[in-house]
Amino acid sequence: MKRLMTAILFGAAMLPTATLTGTDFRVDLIVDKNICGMEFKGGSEGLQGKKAKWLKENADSRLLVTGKAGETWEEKSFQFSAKENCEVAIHLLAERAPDKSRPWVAYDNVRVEGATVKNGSFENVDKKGLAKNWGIDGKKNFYVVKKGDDAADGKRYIEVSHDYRAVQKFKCKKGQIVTVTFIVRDLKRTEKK
Ligand SMILES: [Ca+2]
Repeated sequence: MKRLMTAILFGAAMLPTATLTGTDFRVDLIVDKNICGMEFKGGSEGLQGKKAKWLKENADSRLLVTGKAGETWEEKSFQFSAKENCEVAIHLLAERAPDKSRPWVAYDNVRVEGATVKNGSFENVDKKGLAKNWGIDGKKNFYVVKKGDDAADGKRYIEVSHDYRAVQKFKCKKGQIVTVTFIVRDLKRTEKK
């Protein structure tokens, strides 16, 4: 029995973390804490929306929406509302794995009802090869625009990770329910911690 248990434990230890837990995509919504807060209003099965607890009394100025990214493209959606008229920054990224490694996920066809997001299918690119209307988080970590027949919509999509995010700002009206819909998949590629 002891030998059997050892074999089982050893086998489990050999599996990559991603196989055990899957990869979580993550969408952050960020507003100016001095102006606004937000409320998560629910989403697709398995999605979770949380406030940024570490911001304490300003926890509702940042929503973190997470869910599992599958091996093939899957559509997900969620709703939120802003408590005041304000500008929201949407960040497309992937959650860090429990072992702190950073997996990559792909997004395509981001649509927003109740507000306006531009170039959500990432088809329009600038001279640098980045998607028009989508900025980066910080100064040097560029997400990747991929071109190919494996896009979920059109010919292009983006690849992002925890530290390589795509960011766009849009305006929200007080109390308006905003629905964010997108297509996402796990890239089965991870940076070490
Ligand atoms: Ca596309």
